[in-house]
Amino acid sequence: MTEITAPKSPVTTEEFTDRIREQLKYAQGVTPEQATPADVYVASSLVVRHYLQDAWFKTQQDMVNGNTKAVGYLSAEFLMGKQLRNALLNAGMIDQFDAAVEGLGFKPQDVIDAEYEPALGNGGLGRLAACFIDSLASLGVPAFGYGIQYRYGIFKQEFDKDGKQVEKPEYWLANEEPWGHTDYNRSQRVNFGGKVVTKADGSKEWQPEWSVRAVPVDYMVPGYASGRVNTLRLWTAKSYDEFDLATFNKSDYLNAVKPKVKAEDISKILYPEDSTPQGKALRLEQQYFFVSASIHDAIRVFYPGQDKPDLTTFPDKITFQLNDTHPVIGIPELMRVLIDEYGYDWNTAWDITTRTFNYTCHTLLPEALEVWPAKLIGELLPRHLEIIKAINTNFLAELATKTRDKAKIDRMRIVTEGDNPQVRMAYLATAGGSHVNGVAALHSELLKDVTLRDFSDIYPDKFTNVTNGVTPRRFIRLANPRLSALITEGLGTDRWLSDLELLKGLEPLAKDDEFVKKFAAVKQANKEDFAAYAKREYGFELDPNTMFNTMVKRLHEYKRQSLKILALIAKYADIKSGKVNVDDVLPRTVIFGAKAAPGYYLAKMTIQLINNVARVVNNDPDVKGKLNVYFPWNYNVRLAQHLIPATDLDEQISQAGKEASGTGNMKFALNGAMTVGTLDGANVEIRERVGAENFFLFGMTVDEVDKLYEEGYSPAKYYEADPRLKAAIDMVSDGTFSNGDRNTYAPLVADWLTKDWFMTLADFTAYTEIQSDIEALYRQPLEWNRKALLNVANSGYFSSDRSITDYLERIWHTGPLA
Ligand code: CR6
Repeated sequence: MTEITAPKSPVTTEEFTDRIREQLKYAQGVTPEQATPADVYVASSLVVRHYLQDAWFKTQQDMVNGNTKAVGYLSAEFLMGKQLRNALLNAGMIDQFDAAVEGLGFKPQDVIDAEYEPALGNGGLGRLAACFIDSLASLGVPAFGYGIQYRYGIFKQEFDKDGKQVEKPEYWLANEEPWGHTDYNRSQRVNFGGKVVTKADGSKEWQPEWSVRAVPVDYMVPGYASGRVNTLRLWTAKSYDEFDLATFNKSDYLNAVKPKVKAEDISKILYPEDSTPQGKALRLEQQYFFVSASIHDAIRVFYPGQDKPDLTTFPDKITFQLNDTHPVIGIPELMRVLIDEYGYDWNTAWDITTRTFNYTCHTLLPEALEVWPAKLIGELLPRHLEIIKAINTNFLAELATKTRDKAKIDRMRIVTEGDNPQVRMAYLATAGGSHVNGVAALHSELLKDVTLRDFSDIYPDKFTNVTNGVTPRRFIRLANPRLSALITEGLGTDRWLSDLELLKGLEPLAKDDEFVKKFAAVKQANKEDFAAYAKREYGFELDPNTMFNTMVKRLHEYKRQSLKILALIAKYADIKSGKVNVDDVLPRTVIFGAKAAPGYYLAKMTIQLINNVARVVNNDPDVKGKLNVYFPWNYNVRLAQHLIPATDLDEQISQAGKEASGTGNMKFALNGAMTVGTLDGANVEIRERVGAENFFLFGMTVDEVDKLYEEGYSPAKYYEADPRLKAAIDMVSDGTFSNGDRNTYAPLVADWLTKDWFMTLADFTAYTEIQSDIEALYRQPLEWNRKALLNVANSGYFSSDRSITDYLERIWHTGPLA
């Protein structure tokens, strides 16, 4: 008997059908006969919202009236992916939806596909935020996600005829968007610019120069089987001055609407940089915009109708998690609100503030920690600059009571000295919050020992780790229904969807050949599905009888897509030169997915190289059926959901000590892919859990990397030492992948040979050597699948439910609503 704990549908198929008809008629204004899949998508979404509405109200009421502290997850990015199917799953209405839609003469998949995915994030950090709010709701913890409703999400990636990345605007709101509810009555004023004046009583008054109206757009965040629905509140910028009447009277219509355009620019576009800061004024405007609106919103929500609320209780009402440094301006903002708007003294305000905020750091690259010029902050937020300077002064005084090491105190300044002082946002966050965490065990150690070493020396108790996780609802149940059914069959329950450690119960089944064969059949069917999808969407011809070897993530030098492509070229060169007999080659389909930041020259050149390697290799009869390379453009959540379940081998090959965690690595392991990877980020913990014998480890460790840097790294040495590496790089130089032009990749080659900042060349030999282990195992399908199954069985730890439970215990000190 299989135990079913999935939520029960609140609605029958007939009711669902009637409701869709009703929405089509009254909201869309079409008959079912006239309706397109997009109409049915909008109608169905409104129906789902209808059935979630009571739970949404109740969750909000219980939150405000009860005494369970809420979580405010402040994040500049929420990479949500499509909403409809996720909401249907969490609310238990998938079957009713499928049947209703079919009854109306539509294919459920067409309706699902009609949704335009909101891509309001760059990569891992934004997707993590989306997984976290899913888990918070599923665990029944009252929470708000607070962010920005950008009008343009991450750019749409295309490739031109030369294989170069082209960025196209992604205007995701071009079509009707049924999930966001714009609540004009709950807007907040956000001020900018101007000056600070000291009043007669000595208090300060900020006299801003301009302001924008932050209007919340609310999204339901339904928990899985929890009966709870939280809120994702994304702010959009509206102008107060619809137009300037004076200008208008002079009949200069276009100039009259200029202020409106400027104000509304604030929430116009997501910055497309990933793991690198963008020192642009507009970016700081965005950060302050959403954080200021969110803080005022929380006060409004938790102290309804109160003019003089007792804000000393604020940290008991809500705890704000700062997702990276992007929302850190919230610390001086809360200080300002408490002191200037509510009249608290500095010490009380500081006590409230430090108890309210916590900070998650998501990087190890020192250059990725945001630093704002004090001058810029002063121009945009003059009062905040004063407060930041005062925080800095107090902080330095406090440090002086804790250490005599003057140099150390100096290194820890929040505001640097000199002609052009800078504000270090990570330091401000560390000083102004209760806890600082890294996102994987290794990362948190390195944060303490390297990046924030001085801080951890003096405030060791502030530092903790919370290893990232991913939601099993979207990334197993929705992405991989076949595997989900098999897991439920194997465990005799579907409870694993809310308690992922139960996957451990699959471990004994790895000894059962029949079960392993079923597992292998799931993977094979997923590969066939993906081949069909890739054909339909991209026109690719993938052979599902080859190994599917995937590398999907942002394009970054530290992630080392170069290592993968060089190894592939080396293989190609081996076959071309006859060093390897083509009949002995294990057939492989290599699939890349990656966006590069538009201004990131070497990353974009790497994309061009991969596309051209694909062009040459896929058209070369000498390697036909053996080596294929595909690069589906515009990697996004939707593509991830199709590709991950179909992957045999996943690449996590960053230079040790550079990938803070990674979350793709977790999604692949949970979907039964094997990983080839370095000891970096969460790879370390994945390997520990799935077993060293079930993970393809290669490459230098953090210590070895450090040592090599110290000794002086010279990449050319490696080029000379490994003839296969030399052959591969020479092939890039000699025009093989650029129609004979030897200059096309010259900058990339020069970088490899003279700089190679992330030591791709030093790890090349180890990486190519591990390939024979990989191929030997793949030639024994039963053994491969046994190990892949053990990866699934032992990856339950990487549920975002577990991450959230860790945050609740170690940092937030709150829990589910009573
Ligand atoms: N780029 C890390 O690089 C981590 C995510 C989520 C990143 C990545 O290793 O898994 O955050 N960091 O914690 C930043 O964005 C700064 C990322 O997504």
